[in-house]
Amino acid sequence: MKTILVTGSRGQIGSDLVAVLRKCYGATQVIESVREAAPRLEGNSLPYEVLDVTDKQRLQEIVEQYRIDTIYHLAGLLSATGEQNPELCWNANVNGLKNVLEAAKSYQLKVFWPSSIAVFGPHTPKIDTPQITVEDPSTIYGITKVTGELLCYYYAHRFNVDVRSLRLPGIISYSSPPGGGTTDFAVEIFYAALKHGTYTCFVRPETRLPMMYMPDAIEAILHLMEADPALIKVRSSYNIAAVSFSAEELVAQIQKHLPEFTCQYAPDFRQAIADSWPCAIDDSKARADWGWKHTYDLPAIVADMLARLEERMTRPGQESKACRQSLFLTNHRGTENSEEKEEERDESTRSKISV
Ligand code: AKB
Repeated sequence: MKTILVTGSRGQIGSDLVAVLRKCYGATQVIESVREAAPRLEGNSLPYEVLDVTDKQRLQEIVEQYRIDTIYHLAGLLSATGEQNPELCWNANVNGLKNVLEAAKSYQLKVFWPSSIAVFGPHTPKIDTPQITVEDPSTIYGITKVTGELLCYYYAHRFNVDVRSLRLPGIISYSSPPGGGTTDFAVEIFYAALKHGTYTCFVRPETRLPMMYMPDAIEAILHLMEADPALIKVRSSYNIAAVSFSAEELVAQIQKHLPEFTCQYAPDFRQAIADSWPCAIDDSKARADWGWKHTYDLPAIVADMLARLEERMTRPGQESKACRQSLFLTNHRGTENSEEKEEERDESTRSKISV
C-alpha cells in the first residue's frame, strides 16, 4: 500500500491531485501538507501537516512519522510571483526540491516534481520545441526550474532516486484558481466572462502559449508515476503538450458560447515572460517512452470550463465532489475507498506557495 505526501497540496494542481490520489490509493494514505496552518484544515479529519519545504528536518520527521514512500512535490512559486520575490522563489523552488531529493535518497522515496515550459528562453526554438534544446530562461522561476531539472537528473543517476518530472504548460482548471503564473489569464478569463461579460487580458491578443486542461495534467502525472521505471528514459523532465492557442483564439472560442463577451488587452510585465516562452512544444519523447496522450482540445476545454463554472456559480459548494469524480476517475484504477467522504475544501486555505 502506498503512503503519499503531497507538498503544496492546496495549490492549483494540488487541490485536484490530492482528491484523485485519495480515490486511487485511499483517503488516509495521502498526507497533504501546506506551508501555513489554516483553520479549515485543522478541522479536517484527513491527514495533513504544516510543512515549509525549506525545513529539511521537519520534512524528514513527516516522512518517518507516516512511513512515506512517494512524494508529489508541488510546493513552489510560479513565474509572476517569483519575479516579484526572486530570493523567496530560489529558496522555495530550489532548496525545497533539494530537501525532497535528499529525503528521497535517504528513505528510498519515489518523487514527482513539476518542471515547466519556463525552462526555455528567448533563444529556444518557439515552435515544436524539442526535448533537448537551448534552455536560457529569462525569469528566476525558469532558472529554478532548469536547476531543479539538473538536480533531478543528478539524484537519479548518482543516487538512483526514482524521480519523475514533466515540463508543464499553462494549466486550465475550474476547481481552483491559479496562483501567480503568467498563464493565469487563460483561467481568469472564464470567471470574468461568466461574472462580468468582459475581461482585461494582461497579454497581447496574438500571444500564443502551450496549455493543458487539468484532467489531462492529472492523467499525465498519474500515468508517468505509474509507468514502469524502465520506460522512463528522461530523468531531468519530459516535454509534455496538449493544446496551443493565442489569447484571441481563446476569446473567439468563448464567444461561441457567450456572444456578448468582450476582451480588452492591457499587457503588463507578464507579456515579456510570455514572449520568452515557446508557442508549442514537441512532446514526442513522452508519447513514445510511456504512452502519453491528451484528450482535451480547445473547443472541449472551453465547453467544459464554462459548463462546470456555471454549475458551480449557480450551486456554490456543489461542484467539488461531482466534478472531480466525473472528470478524473473514469480512467483510473482502484476506487476502493470511494465511499469515504471527501471533506469540502475551503479555497481560502490554499497554500500561498504552491503550483
Ligand atoms: C506559470 O505561468 O508560471 C506556470 C508555468 C507555465 O509554469 N503556469
